[in-house]
Amino acid sequence: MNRYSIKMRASNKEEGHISGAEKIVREKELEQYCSRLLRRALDHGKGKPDFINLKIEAVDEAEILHLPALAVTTLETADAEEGREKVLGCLRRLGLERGEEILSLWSQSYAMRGAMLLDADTLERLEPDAERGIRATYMDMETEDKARQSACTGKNHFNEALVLATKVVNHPNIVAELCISDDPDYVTGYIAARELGYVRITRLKEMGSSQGGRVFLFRGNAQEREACIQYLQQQKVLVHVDPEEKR
Ligand code: PML
Ligand code: MG
Repeated sequence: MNRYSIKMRASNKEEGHISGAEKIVREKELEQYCSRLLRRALDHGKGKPDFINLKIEAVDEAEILHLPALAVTTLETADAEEGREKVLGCLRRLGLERGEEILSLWSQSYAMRGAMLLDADTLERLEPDAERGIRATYMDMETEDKARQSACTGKNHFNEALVLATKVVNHPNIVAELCISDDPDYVTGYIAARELGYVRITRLKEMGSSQGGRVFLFRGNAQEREACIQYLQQQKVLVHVDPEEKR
């Protein structure tokens, strides 16, 4: 049985990019999810799009990698500074001692559409296109939880980030991922790693700031880097979330 990947992106002349989302669905769900994604593009708070692209591609079931979602823990923080301290602590637990430098390089990802790929040890930037970065794509959540399924008419930061982080850190050459949202009213960020799971940090930036971005920390040789980029951009992944699991 085939599935279909649906990708939506919307923009207008004033704002540029307004909204983007993706799904991997069964044929019988295709129309329903296309219309949900269209609604999401049309109702976005940033404004009305004058361009909407819906891209639909068949995906062979056999190509899909199925992964259990990372375990989630939450660290409550009072402000961005405490949040960054927590990130530094997690980096140290992973044996990464150059945390301060990693945090300062993180800000270079704020202007990028995709993520920065950073050598975890030398801190060399590894993206082939430094302006665009690496866009992890072709992934979705598989769950019986109806609330989570219908969430796709609007952005659910946590669900979408958990799917992305699960895909990204399951690559053997990715040591960790760091993320802060670029949405000015969304201050929760995270660090994810196979060893740590998905560690939510409730306040990782100040309210009102649109400075956000992602860093993928990589360890490996040039050949492994190519394979890793290919995985992040092309491998189809379904992330399984147990409906009983507490959020
Ligand atoms: C984004 O804006 O896409 C990043 C979302 C980060 C979500 C963090 C969380 O709520 O766990
Ligand atoms: Mg955003």
